[in-house]
Amino acid sequence: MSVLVINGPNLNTLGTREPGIYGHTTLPQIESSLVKQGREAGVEVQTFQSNHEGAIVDRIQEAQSAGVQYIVINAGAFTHTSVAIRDALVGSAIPFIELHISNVHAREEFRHHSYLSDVAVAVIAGLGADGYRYALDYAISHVNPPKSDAPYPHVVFDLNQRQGE
Ligand code: CA2
Repeated sequence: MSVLVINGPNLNTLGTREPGIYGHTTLPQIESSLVKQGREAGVEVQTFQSNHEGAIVDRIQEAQSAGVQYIVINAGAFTHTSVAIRDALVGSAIPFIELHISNVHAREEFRHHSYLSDVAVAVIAGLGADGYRYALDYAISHVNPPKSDAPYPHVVFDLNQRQGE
């Protein structure tokens, strides 16, 4: 079971500038705590950051072929501009949560529109770096273990053990 966390342009500089808006936590700190959160729940968390729109589109397409089950995405400024990222997310059919560290609706008008919100499962904005933890918590509780052909896999496991006795 895997969840992909994508961060868009400039988010690699988190924690170094504008702490009043984006806080002091760095992206590597956020990513490593998400990986740990996933590990504790038995879910693989993959992380990806890029300043390039096409690279984000490529990563979403790759995620679909690799069977990623949920995406958490902070597309940064591409949120407000990118039909390409929207199309990639819709095309992948992977459910996703749109995330923003700041409350975009309390900021400049141009940040109020998102190309992602109406196709997202949910939008989290304004909770700072904690938003990632909440988004991942939700994603983890909505990823499904792979289906098995066996109707009662645990029983089959027990029987196999007995055969080996
Ligand atoms: O609040 C968010 O998470 C945003 O997605 C962040 C984007 C912004 O364009 C969106 O409107 C809202 C910008 C990320 C810029 O990252 C910085 C990190 C450190 C210092 C300055 C900018």
